[in-house]
Amino acid sequence: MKDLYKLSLTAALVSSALLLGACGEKVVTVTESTSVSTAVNAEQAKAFVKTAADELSTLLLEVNRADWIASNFITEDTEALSAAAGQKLTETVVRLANKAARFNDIEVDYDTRRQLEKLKQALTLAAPADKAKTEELSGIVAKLNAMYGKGKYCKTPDNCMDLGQMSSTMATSRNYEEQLEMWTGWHNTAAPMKPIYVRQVELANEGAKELGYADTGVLWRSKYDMEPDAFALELDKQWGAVKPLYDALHCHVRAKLSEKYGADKVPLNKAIPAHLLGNMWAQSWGNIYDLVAPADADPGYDVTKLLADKGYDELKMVKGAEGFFTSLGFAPLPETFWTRSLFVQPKDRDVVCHASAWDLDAKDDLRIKMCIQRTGEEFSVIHHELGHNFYQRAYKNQPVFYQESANDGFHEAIGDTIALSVTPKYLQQIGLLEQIPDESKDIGLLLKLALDKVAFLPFGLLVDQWRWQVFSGQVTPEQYNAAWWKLREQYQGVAAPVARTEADFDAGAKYHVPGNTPYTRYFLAHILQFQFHKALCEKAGDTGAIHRCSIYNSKEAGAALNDMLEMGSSRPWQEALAKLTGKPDMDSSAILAYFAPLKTWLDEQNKDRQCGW
Ligand code: X8Z
Ligand code: ZN
Repeated sequence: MKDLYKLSLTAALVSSALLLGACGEKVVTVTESTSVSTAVNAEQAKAFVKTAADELSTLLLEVNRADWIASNFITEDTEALSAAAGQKLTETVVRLANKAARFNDIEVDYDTRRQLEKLKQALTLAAPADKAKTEELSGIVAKLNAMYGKGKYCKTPDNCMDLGQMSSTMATSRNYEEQLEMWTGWHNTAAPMKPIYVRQVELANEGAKELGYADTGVLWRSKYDMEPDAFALELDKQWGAVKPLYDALHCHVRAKLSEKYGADKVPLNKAIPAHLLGNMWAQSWGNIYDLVAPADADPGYDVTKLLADKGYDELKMVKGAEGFFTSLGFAPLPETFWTRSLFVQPKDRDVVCHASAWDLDAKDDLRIKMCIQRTGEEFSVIHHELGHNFYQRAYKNQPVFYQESANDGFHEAIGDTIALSVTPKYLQQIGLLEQIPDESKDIGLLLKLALDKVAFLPFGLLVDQWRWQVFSGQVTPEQYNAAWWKLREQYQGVAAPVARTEADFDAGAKYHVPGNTPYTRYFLAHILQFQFHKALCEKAGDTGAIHRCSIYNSKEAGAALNDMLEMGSSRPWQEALAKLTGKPDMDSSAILAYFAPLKTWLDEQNKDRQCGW
């Protein structure tokens, strides 16, 4: 999944490619890569790749089904079945990885070499060769997934709230104490995960070492068609370029929150308390738009209200998002998508509500699993999820090792790119909005979007900065929580609203940590989606302001997008990027240009303020 594709296998090797898609991770375990001295040739290497692909395809379907059920019906039994399937996959991948190593030193054609490499690099969590340890790791992966899905805050034993309910309160409450109660209630659910997570780190690192990686973090950084250290430097460079924009937004938002809650609660020279930003993790801030909106430049509409006024239920929201993709020339989703997906939270059982997109069979069995709320924010998330599904379908004719996005950031960026085209003009075209606000209101629109997209950037980076430190041992279990809050403060300028200790496990309160989904992908996606949007608007022949462009109905843009998507991961991501944008580099100038008018406005607002923390 990637968008949460959510599969977690426990083995060290599955390549993302095989896997699923967006946020689903297969954690495969690999063991040693022994080289066998039997003479082998290029022909055998090619044949091996084909046999391995067939074997994995069959197994993946089995694993995907087990994981789908485990996430849709959380019970001890489905957890055990998911763990068993994961273990089987792990063992298979390990065996294949070891066999693949026989071809390390012989000359083979480009595609054979690339697929062998994809096979060796596929894992998210590598497990050690020892069978008992593989089983233990598979069990942990399944358990953490279930624990997160079941998490609840209970005021009293018969008055409990789940994450969806608490998130709604966080989004709409303007009461300091009420938001704090939600924040603390949810974050405390993660504490029991800590010892289990500690053990998972040990096992996964052992597996990574057996594969030849210094630790699991190095393994994760090795998947970007460049040296792992160079990749880390590239991230720093991108962050450095967008940080001034983030800092300006932070400064304005803090000033407004201080006006609202008082300078004793939100001091003007310190990090912002993490529970006041309208989101459980303070990762996107669009829900507090009303508190920071420009008095004279408000666009005067709100997508949540428009959806309600026009009677959009969950199904209609998904149909609406599908309609955008079909307007670009993509075929409609298959009938089974509609019968097998989960759109509405079931009342009678626990499910993993975190949105995800699935590709069960790499043919046509696409699904999403999402407890949709009828809000504008969720309307965007639906576009995000469908981006995963349309990507999955576009690369389905690639060999299994290439059935993945160019890099994982691409998978996360596609649906978001489409959502950038959900402009007032588009909302009017589909009959949701009567009147397009005039250009004098653009600052309000840009501010609203920046609260989601720009505010997200440092969070998108820091989750894996934390995990990389944990995996490398730079941060030990005695320092987990302190290290988490140090990064939260350093990157985001947000602070824990109450004292936290090492008995807490606040990183574990974020889905992707117990879910073992790498997170840097979202940082990449937040840079890339603006590059994609710009390129697609050019293809669509839209020459107006970039934030007013919508590619709706443009078959030219759709064809250009499809050309990139159908490549899967068959070529280095830089080539895929160049195919769409003409240039092979990640480039933050697109996001900076998009928000340039807002930056000017923010600087004006901030001119007599002291910024920073
Ligand atoms: O997890 C997701 C998607 C599924 S891949 C809903 N996202 C990240 C998050 O929610 O933390 C999308 C943006 C960031
Ligand atoms: Zn996603």
